Amino acid sequence: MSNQTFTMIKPDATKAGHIGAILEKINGAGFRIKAMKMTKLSAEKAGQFYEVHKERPFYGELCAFMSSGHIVAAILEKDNAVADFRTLIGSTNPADAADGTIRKLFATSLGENAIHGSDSDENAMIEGNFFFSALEQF
Ligand code: DAT
Ligand code: MG
Repeated sequence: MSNQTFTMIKPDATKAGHIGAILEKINGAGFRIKAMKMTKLSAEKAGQFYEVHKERPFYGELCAFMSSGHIVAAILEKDNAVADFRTLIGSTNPADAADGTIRKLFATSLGENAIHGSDSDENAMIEGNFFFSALEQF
């Protein structure tokens, strides 16, 4: 069972002023913040982060969107972190997301869906270390 996941509040949600409300949901669900920063990805950095999707038709659009504004990146800690966080954020397409999930509440479309959550323990570590050095993780 994992105890760490990685998240980003995406540019659509930071622009719309939802950072505080989303962090409240994350805290309310019992996640501890191990690292956090507001930053902005270059198109190149976004491309590196989403490298696994390189061959997908939406890759260009995804990288343009993710570098279009500021994001809030964070490492979160909790028992069963990866799975519980995916439950908290809801389905990739907000139209399919369950009531009360972050994507249902704050996402506008499949492409601009408010928040990222790691899909495995391995990726949680890779993604957290992509943004934060060991000295920035508490
Ligand atoms: P998730 O973010 O739920 O893990 P994913 O890893 O399959 O979803 O895709 C990464 C992001 O890419 C997703 O949050 C939004 C975007 N995306 C996925 N499928 C898409 C599609 N069919 N059209 C446009 N954007 C898409
Ligand atoms: Mg994913």
